[in-house]
Amino acid sequence: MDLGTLKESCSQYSNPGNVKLTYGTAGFRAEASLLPSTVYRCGLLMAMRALKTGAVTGLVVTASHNPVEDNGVKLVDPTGYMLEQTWEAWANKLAAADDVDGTCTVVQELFQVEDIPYGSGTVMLAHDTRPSADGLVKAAAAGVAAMGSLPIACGLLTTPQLHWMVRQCNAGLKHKEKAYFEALATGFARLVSGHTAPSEGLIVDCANGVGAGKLQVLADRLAPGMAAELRNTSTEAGLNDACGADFLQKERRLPAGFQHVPAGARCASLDGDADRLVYFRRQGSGDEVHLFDGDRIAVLAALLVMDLLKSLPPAEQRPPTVGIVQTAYANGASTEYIHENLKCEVRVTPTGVKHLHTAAEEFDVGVYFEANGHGTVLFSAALVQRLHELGADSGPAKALLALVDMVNQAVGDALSGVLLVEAALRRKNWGLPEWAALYTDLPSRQLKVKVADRSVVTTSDAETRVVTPSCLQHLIDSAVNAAPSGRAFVRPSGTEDVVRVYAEAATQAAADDLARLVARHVH
Ligand code: NG1
Ligand code: ZN
Repeated sequence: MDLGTLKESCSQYSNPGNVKLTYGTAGFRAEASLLPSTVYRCGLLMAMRALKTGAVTGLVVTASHNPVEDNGVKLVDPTGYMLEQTWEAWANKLAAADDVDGTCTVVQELFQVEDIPYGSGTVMLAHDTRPSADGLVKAAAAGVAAMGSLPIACGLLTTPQLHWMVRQCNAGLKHKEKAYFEALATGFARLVSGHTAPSEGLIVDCANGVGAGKLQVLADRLAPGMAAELRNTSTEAGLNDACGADFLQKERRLPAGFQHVPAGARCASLDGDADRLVYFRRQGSGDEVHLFDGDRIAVLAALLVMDLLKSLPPAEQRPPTVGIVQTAYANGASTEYIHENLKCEVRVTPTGVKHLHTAAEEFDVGVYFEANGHGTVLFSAALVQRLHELGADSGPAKALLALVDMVNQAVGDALSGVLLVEAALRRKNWGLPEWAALYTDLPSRQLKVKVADRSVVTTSDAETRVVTPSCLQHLIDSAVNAAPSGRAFVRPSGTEDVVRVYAEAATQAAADDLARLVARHVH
């Protein structure tokens, strides 16, 4: 690193000063015009992370399901996972530096404290379809280059694609986009071989985001084995506008462009950067939908994996462990179904896949999904090795190995998720009715409350209890006790300037009332 070059480059990306951005649930997010200096500094940071680890890192410019005027940055560690959590503090320190000298001081401190070797690293950069992407990718590349490292522009990709590429690249495996499609498509073909395709195709709401073009490539590769009709595929307008997985999950009504879809048809929805997936079907004659959320996808994935594991020859040592990781937002009915019927372990972590992912790694098969549809299935190295040993002689081992290839092992991926759901349903010869019949969701309601300072709300016990303000938990407890089968919690959002309220109860009216009452206590 050359300090003179860094100073010169830094001066092009000065901090707007009056805004203080912090690394939230999944990186930095804000109105796009506020972001250049933060994204530039994330370029510096990921170059240093590459030097520290001696491996390639990544950076995606995206604001996921948020409105088109927003943008953000998601940071990819060499494993393909999200940035190592101990480095989030460095990200915050860099983002908060006032000026050129302040930024250079943090950089020097980071080199010293983390004992980073000087040299040149590589950072892979990608972006979604937002109009602000170009300028922000340039800022990130300038940050990487200012450290004497190499930015590689990978162009328009879904967030999970870049995570996958970084992971593969550092494992010395094929990592181009072509290899990604190849892995997903061949995994799917192996998994469903010999199983009849459903007579009706899948209809997918692509949120007018980057997932549209990418899913089309995958569907073309799989045709005629998987029929998919894509809607909301514009890359010019309408990103996440009345459509997409977040809209479906929060609003529980038909997305734009689905008004004439036949009742009961199998539909799915991605979010703006294609790392979330929910399924749904139209219910009745209005715009009401029946949602198949992340919890239900997790249950289906666990059923598929457990069926296959049961058919393996008995393990010589201990049988493989299977666990499902959820957050407090998981519908109580799903948790009960997992305990009572799947009889596998359930862990609850704070919101944000970085927490779920870490917990899922403790099992041979760790299934993690947030209720909003962000999640994946992780397989331990020991299990994968055993599957390879069994491979040639065992149909179930071959199917599990196909799953390992098809399911993104780096991060939740809506494209690989579509294939996972489609394959699981097909292997069971199920449609949506059979999947829906596993359990009935408890009615729930999510609200957000604008407050002057969301950081005054702090929580414990995986965000299920309020610590401060001190009287708030008592008020929530009283409200919950008065509601039939009530459960409620509040937490500050890590991506928006709001406090989120979640409530569940025996009836929709009771869940709505409980959420409203708790929201009033937050105000
Ligand atoms: P916040 O804003 O911290 O609640 C939201 C989602 C997270 C996660 C992140 C990242 C909910 C309740 N929260 O976080 O699960 O997906 O966005 O995109 O859905
Ligand atoms: Zn997303």
